[in-house]
Amino acid sequence: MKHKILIISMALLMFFLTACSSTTGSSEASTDTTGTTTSSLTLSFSTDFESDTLGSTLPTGFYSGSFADATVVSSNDGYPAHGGAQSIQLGDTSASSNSKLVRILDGGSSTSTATLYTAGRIKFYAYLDAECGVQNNSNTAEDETQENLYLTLYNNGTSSGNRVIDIRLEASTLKLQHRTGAPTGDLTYVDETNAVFNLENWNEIQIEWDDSQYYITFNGTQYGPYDLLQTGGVGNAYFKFGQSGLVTTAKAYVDDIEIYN
Ligand SMILES: [Ca+2]
Ligand SMILES: [Ca+2]
Repeated sequence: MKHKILIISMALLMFFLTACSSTTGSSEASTDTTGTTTSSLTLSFSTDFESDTLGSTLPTGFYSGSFADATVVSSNDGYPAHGGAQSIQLGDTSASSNSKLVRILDGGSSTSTATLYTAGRIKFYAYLDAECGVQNNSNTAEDETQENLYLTLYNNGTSSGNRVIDIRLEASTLKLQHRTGAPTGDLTYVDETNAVFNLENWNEIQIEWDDSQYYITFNGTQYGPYDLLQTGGVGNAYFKFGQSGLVTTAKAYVDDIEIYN
C-alpha cells in the first residue's frame, strides 16, 4: 500500500514539474483590450540575464547599436537583481547619446525591417536607484529631471516618428507615465495617478497591445485602454535611460524580460 502511494505521489510530482518547466514557446490566454480573454499569445523571447557574461554591454538577443551604456551586473557586486544574481544596468555617461537596450521583436538584425506585430505583450521588471531622486548633484551637465527609465515600442525604425507606445518611470514624481498625442509631438506624458513607485524597488510592468489600443499593468493594477500613437504594429522594443545631451551618475536596472506575440 505504502509503495503504491509513493508511486502515485512521484507521478503527480513529475507531472507538476513538467507542467512548470516549459516556458519558451508556450501559449497562454491573453486579455485583449476589451478586457475579455479571446486570443492567445506565444512567448517568443525571454531572458533573466543569468547566462550573459558579467560586464557585457550586449546581452544575448539584443540589437547592437551605436551606443549602449547597458551592462550586465551582479548582485554579488552589490547591484540589484530581480531574479537570480544578474540584471542589466542602464546608465548615461555620454553627452551625445543615452543608454539603450534594444530588442528587435522578431530576433532579426535590422530595426528598420523588423516584422510588425499587431498584437503582443512585453513584461519586465524595472528599478531606479536612489541617485535618480537626488536633485542637487554637483555634476553641472546633469539634469536631475531626466533620470527616467523609458520603454518605447517602435514600428520599423527607432526615430521619434516610429513611436507606437511610449511609457516612462518618472523619477521626480515617482509615477508611471504614458505618452499621448502624435508620435512626433511634444513630450506629453500623462500620469497613471495611482501608479506610484518607490526608488530602490523592483516594479513589475506589462504592456499589452492590439491593432489600435494598449493596456499597462503596473505592479498588478491595470491602466487603460489607451490609443496607440500610431497603428500598424510593433517591431522594436527600446529601453532607454537618461537624456542625449546630458550625463548622470544615476542608474536604472532591468531584469526578467518576456515578449509575447
Ligand atoms: Ca536576473
Ligand atoms: Ca546622455
